[in-house]
Amino acid sequence: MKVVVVIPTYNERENIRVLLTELDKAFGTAKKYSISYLVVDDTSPDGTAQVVETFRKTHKDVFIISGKKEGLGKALLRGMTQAFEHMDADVVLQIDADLSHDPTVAPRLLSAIDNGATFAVGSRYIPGGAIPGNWGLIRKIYSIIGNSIVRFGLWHIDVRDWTGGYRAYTKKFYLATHREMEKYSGYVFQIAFLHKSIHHGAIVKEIPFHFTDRLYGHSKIAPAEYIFNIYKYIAVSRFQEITSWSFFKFGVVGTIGFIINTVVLELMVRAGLHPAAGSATGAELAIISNFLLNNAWTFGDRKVIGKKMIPKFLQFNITSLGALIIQTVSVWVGTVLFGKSAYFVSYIIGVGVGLVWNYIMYSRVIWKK
Ligand SMILES: Nc1nc2c(ncn2[C@@H]2O[C@H](COP(=O)(O)OP(=O)(O)OP(=O)(O)O)[C@@H](O)[C@H]2O)c(=O)[nH]1
Ligand SMILES: [Mg+2]
Repeated sequence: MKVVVVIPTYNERENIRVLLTELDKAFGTAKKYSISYLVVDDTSPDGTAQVVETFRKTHKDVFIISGKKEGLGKALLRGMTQAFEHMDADVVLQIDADLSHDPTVAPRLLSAIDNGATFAVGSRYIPGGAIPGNWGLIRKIYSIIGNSIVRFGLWHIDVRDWTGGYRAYTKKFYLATHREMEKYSGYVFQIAFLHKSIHHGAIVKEIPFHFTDRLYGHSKIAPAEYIFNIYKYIAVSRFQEITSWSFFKFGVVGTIGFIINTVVLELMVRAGLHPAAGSATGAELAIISNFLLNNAWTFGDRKVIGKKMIPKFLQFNITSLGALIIQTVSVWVGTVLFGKSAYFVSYIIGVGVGLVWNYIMYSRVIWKK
């Protein structure tokens, strides 16, 4: 396994030599991989490149590329391109230069890849990992909430640390995403790359580590711009998902279900049965139709067949109940707040939220990839 350690730097003169030395020490026992280092510097005015050039004289496995400053995302992409296309890397291990990422954890990221993961993530938010204890409460909350917004906003709750930059991944994800990744020049690159890699089938393994504050130099992050880009990324990718072809199919199937529900209700009422019995029968028949059609068509690429259909169908009933609860609560809250006449508007809102609920449940739980 050929590994290139990609280190983006902008004004990291005090840190880069220490980091390279520490990494070398950490990999001392992991010689089963072929490892080289690639510093991606953006012509740092503090002379980071000169420090690296001096270091290179005694360390033949250290390389450096320089470019103009276009943001962290661009630098990372340049690093990946160099590593995967010109240095024959199978795996890139990416690490910040500011010593925030404990170098002794790096071999563990590589072991994760060796053991079958395709995307190893250094994680502050799983047991064993941590954000600095000396951070004030507000900063801690900020960090945890920011990360949770991504985690829940993208609805990939199984991955805990989205915003860090300590990772190792295989070439596959670079090949699959590098063209689209060009548009993420800043820090949001980290989130987008992990997200797109998951969509391309990444097997994610999180490895805990203790994040520490940088000792030297300054943070380059611009919080307001970063937060704006995070929200934008979440909104755009969710919108794309919702307007996707499978969402259209889901809508057609739902409409058929709605017609079945209504027709059965009408027929049973006309036959002299109680409307509650008609409504319940109609709803269950609609659920059966929705299940069969979504299984065969909307999520046909992940179809369940044979005996497995029974537990799936039960699960499907339970999640459908979720939409029913959302709808009922919406109507109830609407009428309590705005009076009985508001029932129809709150019903429509409830149906809308229920639809999103169902789609998320179907695509992420029932017909999970
Ligand atoms: N080449 C390059 N590297 C960058 C750029 N911006 C940041 N970096 C590097 O990316 C890494 C992370 O940047 P930091 O400024 O430490 O950002 P952070 O770690 O998210 O923020 P802190 O928690 O304050 O340290 C560091 O190694 C930086 O030197 C850039 O525009 N170009
Ligand atoms: Mg940092």
